[in-house]
Amino acid sequence: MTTVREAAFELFREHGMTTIFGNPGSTELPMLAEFPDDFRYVLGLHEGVAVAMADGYAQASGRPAHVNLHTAPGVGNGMGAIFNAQANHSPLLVTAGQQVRAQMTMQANLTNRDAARVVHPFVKWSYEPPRAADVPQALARAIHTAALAPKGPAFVSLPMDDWTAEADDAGLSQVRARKVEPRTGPDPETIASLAKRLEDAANPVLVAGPDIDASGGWDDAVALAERQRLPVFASPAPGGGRLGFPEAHPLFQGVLPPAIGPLAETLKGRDLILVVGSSVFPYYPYIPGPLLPDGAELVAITSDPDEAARAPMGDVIVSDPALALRALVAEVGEANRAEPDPLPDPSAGDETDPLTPTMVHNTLGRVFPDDGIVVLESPSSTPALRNQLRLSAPGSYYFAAGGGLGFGLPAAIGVQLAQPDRPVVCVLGEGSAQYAITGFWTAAAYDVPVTFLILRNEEYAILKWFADIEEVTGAPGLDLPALEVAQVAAAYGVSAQAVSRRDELHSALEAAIASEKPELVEVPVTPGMALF
Ligand SMILES: Cc1ncc(C[n+]2csc(CCOP(=O)(O)OP(=O)(O)O)c2C)c(N)n1
Repeated sequence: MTTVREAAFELFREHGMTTIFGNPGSTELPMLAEFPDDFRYVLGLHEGVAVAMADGYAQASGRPAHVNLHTAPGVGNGMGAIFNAQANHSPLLVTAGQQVRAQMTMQANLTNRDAARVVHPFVKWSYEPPRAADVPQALARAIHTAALAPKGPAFVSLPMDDWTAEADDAGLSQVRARKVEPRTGPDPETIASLAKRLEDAANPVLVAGPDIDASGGWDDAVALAERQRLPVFASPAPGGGRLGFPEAHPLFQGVLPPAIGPLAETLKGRDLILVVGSSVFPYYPYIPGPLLPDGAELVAITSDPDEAARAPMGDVIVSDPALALRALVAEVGEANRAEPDPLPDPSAGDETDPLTPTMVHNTLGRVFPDDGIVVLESPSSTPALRNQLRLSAPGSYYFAAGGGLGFGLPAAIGVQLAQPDRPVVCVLGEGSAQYAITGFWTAAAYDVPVTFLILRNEEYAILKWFADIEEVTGAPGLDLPALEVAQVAAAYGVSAQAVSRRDELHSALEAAIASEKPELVEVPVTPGMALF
């Protein structure tokens, strides 16, 4: 007889899902029993940490990742991170233990009484199998669902007595043999007519979104922009969980502002706006204005039918972004347009005491390796980091597209585990670090060599900036005096130091990036928003 546990672990093996992130409880122990040697369990001390580690791992490996949570309260703790994973289009299998079936109807302690409904809005599919024998099939369905466009989390609730039950052998062979190819290409006629629109446009522009990188379309995006001499903007930063285009490329024109009026203003004079791999658009805050500049048409390419349906303007082609870009590159001719002026070189101004966030990122840029990866959660210095680093390699940037804090620190650990040969630098505001602070323990315990750079401005700077925009005065709770992140990280086992001068920061970062252990560098910075 094959048990449900044997069948499930065989299924995970088939999908290359031999790393399981989680935080266990009594309801998960039967799943973890006799844990196979070829699997690795990565413990997060809070479920938000476990989910965000899995999110980073899934995105940076390009494959579904598994996170296992403790029945209702564990899922509850993980919800903010599941929300982010959905916005990130991150293919996650989220599982949670459940009471023994015989005690669920009486709602014995720890019963997740409506397990499938709790996570429902944040996942693509949520399910509790009707019989123990169905567990492997349900897991297989969840894995396929997570990996199909738009990628995202899928949830399965697993009663704890199911693991030793007998699996349904007939169903099993079917589960193992099935491959689902998730990519869907565009209609060739639609691409031909888009190619013609591009060629005929007087002043077209490309807006590059995060799913270009996720779908492997990086080189084709560059080829399209170069063939058609398209100026390229990055989609607005709040939804830009990844980069879609090399930001040091001469055609790159910067990141679009995230609000309706300013975005249309930035694109003034364009007659065709081609958006690839992004929603249209991840706006925030609300600054009204025309959706498009006068005379402009918009065409978007996304693999997400929901993004297509909810776009407030423009035409949409639903397709894998990389396949659509490849088809477009094959179709369009060389354009004769004048190239736009490149962005001016970043400058950081003079050294101040404390340093500006701009100077901190400029210093990071000087020591940053070509194959480095940034995981960013430093809200008030996001634009400055993008401008100073101008990251230009695929898979070099991760950011919570959902905007929920608590992603950066653990996601960096997941990214580093998935990309052990690339140096990962996790840039955090000292406020943001608190939402997943126990992640430092996992970094230390599993020796994950992330460099953590903490910007300490003693406030929620971005919320003060928002208060100005929203014309809010007198709001409490926006100051963070005396948060000692370096000391806390050290207590969790991460080697940590605080520096303040630019030369100290330079050498501390250089050493931390070269180190094969997790390291933290904390630096005080001037308060306020850093736009460049
Ligand atoms: C889970 C969650 N809670 C609250 C917020 C609201 N929020 C957005 S930015 C921010 C401040 C973050 O502080 P810090 O990391 O110090 O960055 P700074 O704004 O100073 O750059 C807060 C509280 C959020 N985005 N997510």
